[in-house]
Amino acid sequence: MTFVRDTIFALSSGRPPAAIAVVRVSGPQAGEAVRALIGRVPAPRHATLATVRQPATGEAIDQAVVLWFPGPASETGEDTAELQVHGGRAVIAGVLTALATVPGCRAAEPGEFTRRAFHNGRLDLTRVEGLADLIAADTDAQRRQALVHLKGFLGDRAEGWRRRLIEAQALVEAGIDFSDEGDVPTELLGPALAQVRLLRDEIGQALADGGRGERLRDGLVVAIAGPPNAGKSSLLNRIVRREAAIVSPVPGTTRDVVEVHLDLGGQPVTLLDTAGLRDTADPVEQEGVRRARDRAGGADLVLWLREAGAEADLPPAGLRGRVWTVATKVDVVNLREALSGDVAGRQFFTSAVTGEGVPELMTALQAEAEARVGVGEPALVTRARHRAGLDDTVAALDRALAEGPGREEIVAEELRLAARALGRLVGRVDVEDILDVIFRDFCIGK
Ligand SMILES: Nc1nc2c(ncn2[C@@H]2O[C@H](COP(=O)(O)OP(=O)(O)OP(=O)(O)O)[C@@H](O)[C@H]2O)c(=O)[nH]1
Ligand SMILES: [Mg+2]
Repeated sequence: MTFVRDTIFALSSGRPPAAIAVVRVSGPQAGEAVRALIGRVPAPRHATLATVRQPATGEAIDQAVVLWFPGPASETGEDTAELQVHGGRAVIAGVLTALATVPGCRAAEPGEFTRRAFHNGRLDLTRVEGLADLIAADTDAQRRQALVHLKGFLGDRAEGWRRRLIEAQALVEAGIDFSDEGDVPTELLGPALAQVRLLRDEIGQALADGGRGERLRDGLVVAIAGPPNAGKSSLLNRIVRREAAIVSPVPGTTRDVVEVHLDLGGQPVTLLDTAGLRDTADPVEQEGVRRARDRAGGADLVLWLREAGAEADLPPAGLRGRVWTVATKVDVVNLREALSGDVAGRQFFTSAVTGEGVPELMTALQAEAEARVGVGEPALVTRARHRAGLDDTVAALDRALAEGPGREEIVAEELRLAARALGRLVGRVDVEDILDVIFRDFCIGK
């Protein structure tokens, strides 16, 4: 027997063993698959207790709660079943093996459930991305941003813009059709271009957000840098309250970049511990210094550490403007006043031994993250893909606005291009090439 469309199944819950595991099935044979395993198809959207059996032998695998969601009102838009079994490895393997014996059923690819939801019009692309971000969210602020996007924050706006653009385009095209009849084209072009100007301003405003949506997705990257033995690894360990990096009295201990992720009041912050910067003959340390310079150079903020009271080493010129100076080991040298000499940025005084000054530094980091991301209205643009799509739209609108009477055909074509760019954003037109990129990041079972 052949099937128009495979029915797919996968473990949709986290890594076993666990109390409960959720196995999802989606596709035209989902009903048959459930019947094969529990002997019947349960009432739609009701939790049903059932014994799951191997179809071939009738042997019981587990007791399960089974849910049946007939399409199209299901998450994927297809007939969908959810088996909530006990989360042991053998139980899960037994259920998956049983499903594989049902004709037309096969294991799902990563992201395939969501991909079907997209193809069946249940989710536009921006919602798909919101869903991916929701699953990946580490902090509350990230979760909040992802959730509004899953609910269509950008998708609905973009769709609204696209509809208004198509209306403007229709006006211009009507003008072209009536072009034998004297003044009609100009009368239609004027209102159309007025609408386009409004749209251009609205989209331009969405783009002028300082990149805070993308920044919230990625988190604020803070590099700890400075001369060897300044206490960089000790400070990192103190902040994360565990031995994340090796500490020793030997200068040049840290070689690899040690990366930790923090949740500072809902704001995601990535902290990097780096090798002490100095000239060295040791090729391994040289590589460490190279990496340190590289990561500090790419960070949003650099904490430049120096031992309190010690001769001041200045941060490399390329980092200036993004540097806060941290005087360390204040338990040894009792120094609290402003550092003398050439000091970069804000100043902090810390001890990794007593913890002094660390809360102040953390509070400042959180405030910095909040200031850069903003805590008000969520951002419409959260990915480079969104930004590129809206940039393309604005560019086409600007070209249309530069035209005038007698150039209706050109205006109509630019408006078509702008509408296409918005269509790509939500996934309405020629998106197959970008789909793989988006769904690649999903896990199996989602
Ligand atoms: N008393 C005191 N000692 C500290 C403090 N911070 C670090 N140290 C000591 O200073 C030495 C160097 O600390 P590390 O944290 O390894 O310094 P680092 O900057 O990471 O050094 P490299 O990785 O070699 O560049 C160790 O012996 C630490 O115990 C501090 O706040 N107070
Ligand atoms: Mg170190």
